[in-house]
Amino acid sequence: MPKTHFRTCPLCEAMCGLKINHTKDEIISIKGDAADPFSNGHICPKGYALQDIHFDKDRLTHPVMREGANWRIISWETAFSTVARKLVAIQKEHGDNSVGIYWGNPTVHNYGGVLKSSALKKALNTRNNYSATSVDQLPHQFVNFFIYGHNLLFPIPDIDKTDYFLMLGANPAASNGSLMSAGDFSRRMKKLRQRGGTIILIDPRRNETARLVDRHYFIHPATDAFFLIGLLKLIIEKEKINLAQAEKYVKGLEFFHAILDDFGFEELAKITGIPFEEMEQIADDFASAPAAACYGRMGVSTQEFGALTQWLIHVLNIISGNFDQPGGVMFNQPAVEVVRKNTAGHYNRYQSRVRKRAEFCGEFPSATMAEEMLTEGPGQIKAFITNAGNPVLSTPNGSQLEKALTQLEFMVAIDFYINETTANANIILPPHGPLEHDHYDLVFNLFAVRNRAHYSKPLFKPAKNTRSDFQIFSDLATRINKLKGRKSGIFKKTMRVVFPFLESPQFMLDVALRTGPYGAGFNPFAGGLSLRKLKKHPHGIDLGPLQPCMPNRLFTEDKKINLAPEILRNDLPRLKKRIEKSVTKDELVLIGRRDLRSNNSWMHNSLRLVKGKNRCTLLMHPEDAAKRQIEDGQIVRVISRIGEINVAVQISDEMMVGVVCLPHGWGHDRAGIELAVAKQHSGVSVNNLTDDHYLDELSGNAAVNGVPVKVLI
Ligand SMILES: Nc1nc2c(c(=O)[nH]1)N[C@H]1C(S)=C(S)[C@@H](COP(=O)(O)OP(=O)(O)OC[C@H]3O[C@@H](n4cnc5c(=O)[nH]c(N)nc54)[C@H](O)[C@@H]3O)O[C@H]1N2
Ligand SMILES: Nc1nc2c(c(=O)[nH]1)N[C@H]1C(S)=C(S)[C@@H](COP(=O)(O)OP(=O)(O)OC[C@H]3O[C@@H](n4cnc5c(=O)[nH]c(N)nc54)[C@H](O)[C@@H]3O)O[C@H]1N2
Ligand code: SF4
Ligand SMILES: [Mo]
Repeated sequence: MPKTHFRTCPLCEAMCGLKINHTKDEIISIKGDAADPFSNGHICPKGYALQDIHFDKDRLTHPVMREGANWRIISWETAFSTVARKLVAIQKEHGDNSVGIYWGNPTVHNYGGVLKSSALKKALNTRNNYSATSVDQLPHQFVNFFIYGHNLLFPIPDIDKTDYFLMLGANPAASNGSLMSAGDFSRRMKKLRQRGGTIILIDPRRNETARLVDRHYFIHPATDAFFLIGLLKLIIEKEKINLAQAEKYVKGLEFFHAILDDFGFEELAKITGIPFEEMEQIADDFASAPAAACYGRMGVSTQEFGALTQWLIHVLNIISGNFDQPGGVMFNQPAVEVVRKNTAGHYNRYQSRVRKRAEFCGEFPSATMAEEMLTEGPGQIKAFITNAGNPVLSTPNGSQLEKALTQLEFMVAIDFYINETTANANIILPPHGPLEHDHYDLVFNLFAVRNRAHYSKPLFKPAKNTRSDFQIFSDLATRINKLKGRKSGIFKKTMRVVFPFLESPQFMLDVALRTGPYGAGFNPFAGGLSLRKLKKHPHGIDLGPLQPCMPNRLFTEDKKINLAPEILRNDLPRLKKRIEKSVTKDELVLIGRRDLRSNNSWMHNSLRLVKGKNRCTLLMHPEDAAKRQIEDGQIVRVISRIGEINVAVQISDEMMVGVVCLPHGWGHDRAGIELAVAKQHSGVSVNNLTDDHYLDELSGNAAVNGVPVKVLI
């Protein structure tokens, strides 16, 4: 008998509600859930493809151990005991830091994993923690930490109420929005314009989102900080500063008056490629709109001036009176409070061994991972763990990392695919598939443009020989602690035996909801939020629009926003120097892109997503192609300081002259991977070109956008 199941799609930040018709072990249809108050029935092609992961013949459903080029099925007992024993033996011989961990993007889409990852971190006690953060949103967290006192206080554009939306380096029409979770972004943009609002997009590519906006401007890659300085200069010089409520809790504004003379308008227009008159128009409109919001994403984070650019975006929103105001940017209030004192973050408590890069929130930049494995000496990484990641394809200079992984003494991967990274592991531990576990967005609710909560039950029973991410972390942590001689107290042990549910993600989630801002504790009559209540609302619960919360939510000691922290101010001379940098005549600048039918590196084994036209092409402006006598579809050599790849050119006037564009997550032609469909649609990896020494020097984020390359035939 067919049944209907409702759940949140876990693949991207949009958190769409899905309506799945199914039998006991088959899927009849997947549709957007029209009754979901957040996503209103929206779904994208990846949402349908969730079933392809579940039924994928290449998905691992039992632990495996590598023997040469072959994989042997092993029991969980052998897997867990071997992994724990190996890791502890290596740590005993070479010190705790000789084990490194990389946490990939889906880690944060899996609440069980999120809840237990700290237990594994604690058990290992290594400083060599890395994650997708430092090829992604690190500059946002870095700036949040220094100006609001908490790395997770992300101001979210209130797009449902704004009148003027200024977007830099984002492509939500393809990505469905990031650090701005909004089911059905396009519909929200249409509504914005219908109510008379304006949308502006600044991007070196006239991307898919350009169709939804009023005006798109090309900008030279990695020059957004100059554009924003132009806007600030105009607003300040025209005396249009309006701090509104923020006047009471903002300090450091004087600094911006002092630097304005360092940058001339002519210079700013030249370096960005945006004419002064256009800059002026945008500044005037932004300052005079009843409510405006400026938002910048991947294109302005994963570049040379990621932190500076994000900082200037905050300053623009604040000095134009659009901070903590409806229609401006606001902090959201998730049902599980993750913005707590003990999660505020820290900086530079210690440095990486080889490049002496500062830690941020306990992590080093992923761009330094390979050198820590390859450089001999005390503290060298000898064993490595990857969880839900594919850094060979997703971090800069992926080929170097691949080489480094093959030289390790031991590697374990927690993943259900044998991909370009996990193929190098000695043991792979497969977690439950996305339809086999329950789901709650502990992290992404924090970025939602409306407050919301949605719990999804598992749809199918887990494959017999898999374990949840929660169980895997928990088991590994327990065994590692035991081998290190750390015993849990008798009380804890007894509790675990008598009340095993206390050690479950569901119990932890329930407690967090009940003690959270919408909870009413454990009083069954008070009607607050609890797991039980969420289970009764299979379409999710709308918890209302974003609300002003300043200055209470600040984590700075003086409860003030520090608009000009020293660490950010000190990075301005580096920006100033950029003005002198010239591009050689035959050089082009490489940027990235995302495709609606692709999800980082790991959905290319779904035939329904990869079939049709080749999506891994190098976009190039007709003028640049003509100059090099390149024809559409021609295979060219793209060369960077790091490496060289061959790829087909797609000539397109959606590119800015001098800029070429290649998506990431491709390159499934490496030996050893077991992804039958992806191999047939392999593409090439852009991260064989990106440079592990080209960073946002301040935050340590990888600069995968703005990479100088040559294109030859
Ligand atoms: N379909 C799909 N959706 C996804 C993903 C996916 O892989 N596929 N990945 C998810 C993840 S992990 C993330 S982090 C989000 C990212 O979400 P977005 O940031 O919205 O996505 P991108 O496509 O990376 O958009 C970056 C834009 O920046 C532009 N850009 C590049 N360099 C510069 C620059 O120097 N200045 C300016 N102004 N613009 C620049 C690019 O042309 C591009 O249009 O998407 C999420 N959603
Ligand atoms: N050049 C360039 N490089 C980039 C980017 C770019 O724009 N340009 N974007 C960057 C960004 S924003 C990101 S987020 C990263 C992503 O990079 P990564 O996070 O390193 O890689 P993913 O492709 O997301 O790989 C996810 C892996 O997790 C596994 N997985 C999926 N679900 C689960 C689960 O529930 N549990 C476990 N244990 N495993 C699971 C999948 O099988 C897959 O192997 O790439 C970055 N790299
Ligand atoms: S936009 Fe697509 S991938 Fe993202 S949550 Fe919605 S259905 Fe899933
Ligand atoms: Mo990301």
